[in-house]
Amino acid sequence: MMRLAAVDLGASSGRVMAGAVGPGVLSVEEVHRFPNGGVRVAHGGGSTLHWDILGLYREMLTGIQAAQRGGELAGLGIDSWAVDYGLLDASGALLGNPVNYRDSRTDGIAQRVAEVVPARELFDITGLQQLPFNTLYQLLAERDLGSAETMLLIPDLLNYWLTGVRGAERTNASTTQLYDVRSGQWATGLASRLGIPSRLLPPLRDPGSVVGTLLPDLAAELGLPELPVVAVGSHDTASAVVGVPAEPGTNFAYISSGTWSLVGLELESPELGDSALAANFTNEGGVDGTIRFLRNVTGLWVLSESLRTWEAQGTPMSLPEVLAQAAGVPPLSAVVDIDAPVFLPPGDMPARIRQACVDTGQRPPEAPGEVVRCILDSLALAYRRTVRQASELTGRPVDVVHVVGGGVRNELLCQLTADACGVPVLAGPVEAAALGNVLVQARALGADLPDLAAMRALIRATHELRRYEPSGRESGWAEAAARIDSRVVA
Ligand code: LFR
Repeated sequence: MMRLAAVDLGASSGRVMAGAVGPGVLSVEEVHRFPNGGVRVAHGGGSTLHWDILGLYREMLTGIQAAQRGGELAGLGIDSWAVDYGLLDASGALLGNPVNYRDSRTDGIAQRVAEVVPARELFDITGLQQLPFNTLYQLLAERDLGSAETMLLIPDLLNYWLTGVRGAERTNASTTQLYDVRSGQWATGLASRLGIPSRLLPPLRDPGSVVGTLLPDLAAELGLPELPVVAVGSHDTASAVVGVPAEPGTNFAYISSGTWSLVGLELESPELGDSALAANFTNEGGVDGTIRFLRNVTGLWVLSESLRTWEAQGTPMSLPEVLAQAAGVPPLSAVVDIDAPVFLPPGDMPARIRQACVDTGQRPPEAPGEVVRCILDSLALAYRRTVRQASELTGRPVDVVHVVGGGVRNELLCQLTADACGVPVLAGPVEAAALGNVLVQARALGADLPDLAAMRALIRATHELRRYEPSGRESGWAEAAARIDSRVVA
């Protein structure tokens, strides 16, 4: 049996898990968890939302040490949210603190890019959905790229600090909008047309390759062996989709449910048609050459920001409390388009939700339980729309929706998802990203897990899933959809 450390960094928390993989064995146990989030820093009349990258690095090291104390590690791997990066100078030193993708510095940049590279062409090269924070737009929002030598995405930056080796793991590189989805290489022509120096783009590496070993000085300082560091599916969603325990041959959609809900299908090749572009679907690179054809649906972020708002206003509510209240609110009383740009930046979500309800002629939710019910109904409605669109755009039926990630714990949301999508939901595992992370590491280090099917079979054999049947009240969802979206697929 192999013991492996999986570092999984989300936008609101990070964790280090100790994983065990062997014949018929697969488990992950959390050994260290720490908060993450934006840090707003003022400068010259404005402010920027950053990440505390050094704090994350320190917590990660603490977690790796804790994992090693529980038994000899064979390796470690890091996954995190996508698109964000650090810039290094020629000596390899970090230039400035990485910026959080929810910062407003990219406002208006996508429109400027479209004047140089039309959206159709950009999609044709990169296959990516338009999100204001794609790495491409962030790089164009930088004040000065002159002294930057290399751009490293967050897991690649942490890997560099561990091993001294620079590179870009493909699943995460595919979220930059600077990666050619067909050739699997950097889109250097695109970069140069937009004035982004291609020296910034480091050598690409495949998920499942070994990055290097822990730097001897660092290992000695931490009391760790010189462990191999494996490039896993370093985009957390790539690792989470490895962890979707679908049976071979089933027509499944997945929802990777956390701060974001990533809703879509696993494909063998990108879907780059006009309809996919119009529906703003993305083709992100997955492990073993798969494509994640999905849309980002604003996820539990709106709920966690609401809890933060109530706390700041002096009326704190616990999650179990608001969920219990939400369960008692009549279904579909009010719904909003949860994907509207207004829900992207941090702030007073209950107020924004009320405003969106007023704007669409609905009675706004008042009590926290009503607000939370509106959020959950609206999320389920967005899942319904996205699953249907994914199916229509690819011509593939969807017979079951797999929900993985933290949202698995939200039973009300899982039931609403089954109701809204009109197909059964299979919920679990919660720790899909960490499982995907350790499975890819285990294979890289010699475990007999030849393909995704073998990895998923091992998850099914070792983890319990919960099944939610749709309740069959179809019409309520179609009517609610019509309230907020005239383009809805009925
Ligand atoms: C989920 C995720 C999404 C990505 C968003 C921003 O954690 O990685 O896949 O679009 O965060 O990076």
